[in-house]
Order: sequence, then structure tokens, then C-alpha cells
Amino acid sequence: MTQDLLPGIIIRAQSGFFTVQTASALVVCQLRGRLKQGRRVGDIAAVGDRVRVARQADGSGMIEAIEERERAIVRLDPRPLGDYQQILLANPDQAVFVFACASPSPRLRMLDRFLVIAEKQGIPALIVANKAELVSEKEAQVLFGRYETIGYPVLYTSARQARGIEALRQRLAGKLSAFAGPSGAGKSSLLNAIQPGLGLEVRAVSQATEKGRHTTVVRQLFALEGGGYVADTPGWKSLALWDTEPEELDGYFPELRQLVAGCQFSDCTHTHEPGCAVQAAVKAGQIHPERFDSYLRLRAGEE
Ligand SMILES: Nc1nc2c(ncn2[C@@H]2O[C@H](COP(=O)(O)OP(=O)(O)O)[C@@H](O)[C@H]2O)c(=O)[nH]1
Ligand SMILES: [Mg+2]
Ligand SMILES: [Zn+2]
Repeated sequence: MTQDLLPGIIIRAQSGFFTVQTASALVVCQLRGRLKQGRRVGDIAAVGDRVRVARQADGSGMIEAIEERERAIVRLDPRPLGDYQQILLANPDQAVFVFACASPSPRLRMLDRFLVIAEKQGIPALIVANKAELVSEKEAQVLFGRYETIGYPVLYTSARQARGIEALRQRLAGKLSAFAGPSGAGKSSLLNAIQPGLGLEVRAVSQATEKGRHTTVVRQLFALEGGGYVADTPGWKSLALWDTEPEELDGYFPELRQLVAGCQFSDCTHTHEPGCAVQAAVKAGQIHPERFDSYLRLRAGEE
């Protein structure tokens, strides 16, 4: 007899137990043994994975199948028998990078690095410039306008003044969004403004994940009332740009992507070569100097 399998999404993972949201219920599941066979190079199942579940007589479930991931936020964990890929979040629809316009003043080099990681994993990015009421519109533009110019959506928000909250809510609706950004930027405040209590829940779990490597790691998605999920994904700072070739970076800076074909040499490093289209664009003011500086630092392997 074949049992009907229920489709669902893993919304919580802890110590080999996975909570799956199906259309009608939350089901606590384990992984069918056969899914664990073979060489392990990374997490087999993770929060955000779409799965199929067999319901057991006792109400629990067994994950029988895992759909192929479209994308993932991956952390490489070096281990003696070969590097292991931890899946922080499977199938994010977007990354939401929250930075404050001031207090603390934004470290845009960090944002540039986050954007490169998102580009590499094929995750669309949304930039949220919070605490917008602390600076003039012009000052906010000086900081974040460069990202709009190259095509990233930027929302100017103030959790304190409830500005931009509706726009952010609309951007999150129906999607799985990974929140990241420096501590103090206002992530929890924005989440609470969108849905009361949301920021508190997210914080409770992210603290559990930061306790250290030998304590239990909990990862969890939080459901939005209007549909969709948010996840706190701390640790982008430590997401190494592993196996990124220097020339690969050209493709991860939208403002460079189109230009490099115009360089005289196909192996141009855009630093000193004659006939470099990128250098020409920098000199002409078409590329923001700080963005180019971020590019050069990342290209040199600087963390
Ligand atoms: N002035 C101002 N302060 C804010 C705003 N949003 C959050 N804060 C404050 O910034 C601090 C850090 O906020 P929090 O949400 O905990 O940041 P998180 O660490 O990113 O989750 C708190 O004291 C908040 O009250 C804002 O839009 N404007
Ligand atoms: Mg917080
Ligand atoms: Zn060049």
C-alpha cells in the first residue's frame, strides 16, 4: 500500500528533528534513513527545504523526499575529513540587508561583501536603510544612492517613526526572506513594526544559534500573517567567499558586469592594464570609488 505523501516546507530544524509546515498542520519529522546514505558533503535537509512527508500513526512524520534546492545560504565548515557545507537557509527568495543610516554609521564595505555573497548564490537582494529619520534625505542618498544606481532596490525606513514599514511589508509578502545586517541596525525593531512580536521571536532563536559550536543549533522560519516567512541569518560576516576565482568577482558587481567585455585584455585585472574599460569608467565617475575599492579588496582576497 502506498501512502499519500504530504508536501511541506521545513520551518524548524533542531538535532535531527524537522518541523514541517504542510497545508493543514505542523508535523515534527525525522529523516528517512535512506536519505542519509552516501557521502555527506553538507546538510541533507535544512530550514527552507521543500519536502514530502509520510504521516505516522502517532502523528509524527517521516521525510521521504527532499526537492532539489534552488539556492541556499551556505557556510563552509572545515573538517578533517573534508569541508562540510552547512545550509543556513534553503531556497531564500531574497536577502534583506538592514543597515542604519546613522548610529551606528553604516559600514558599506560590509554591505558590498554581503551583496557579492548574494550574487554568488543567486539570491536577489533588498537593501533597507533604516533610521532614515536621523539623516537628511540628501545624506541618505550619498550613502545608499549608489546601490539604486546599479539596480538594487533600496527602502528608506524608520522603525521609530513607522516610515517605510508598509513598503517593506509588501516586499516580504509571500516570500522567504533572509534578514541580515550588523547588530543595532534595527532588524528586530523593523520586524516588530511589521508584525508585533516577530522581532522578539527571531531574536530568541538567533541567540540560541550563537551560543557556540557544541550547543544545540536551532534554525527557524517565522510565518508572516500575510503569507511568507522571515528568517534571521546571522553570520554573513563569516561566510567566506570560498572557491571564488578573482575574475569571477567581475560578475558579482552589477556595474562591472557589462563593462569587462570592453577591456583590451581578456584576463584584465582592471588595475593597471592599458585599454581597461573599468578603469576608464572609474575615471569618468561612472563607478562609485568606494564600490570599486570594495571590488579591489575582495579581489585581493581581503576578508
Ligand atoms: N533612531 C532610530 N532608532 C532605531 C530605529 N530602529 C531601531 N532603533 C533603535 O536601535 C537600537 C537597535 O535596534 P534593534 O531592533 O535591536 O537592532 P538589531 O540589533 O538590528 O535587531 C534600539 O535601541 C532601537 O530602539 C529607527 O528607525 N530610528
Ligand atoms: Mg535584533
Ligand atoms: Zn579591465
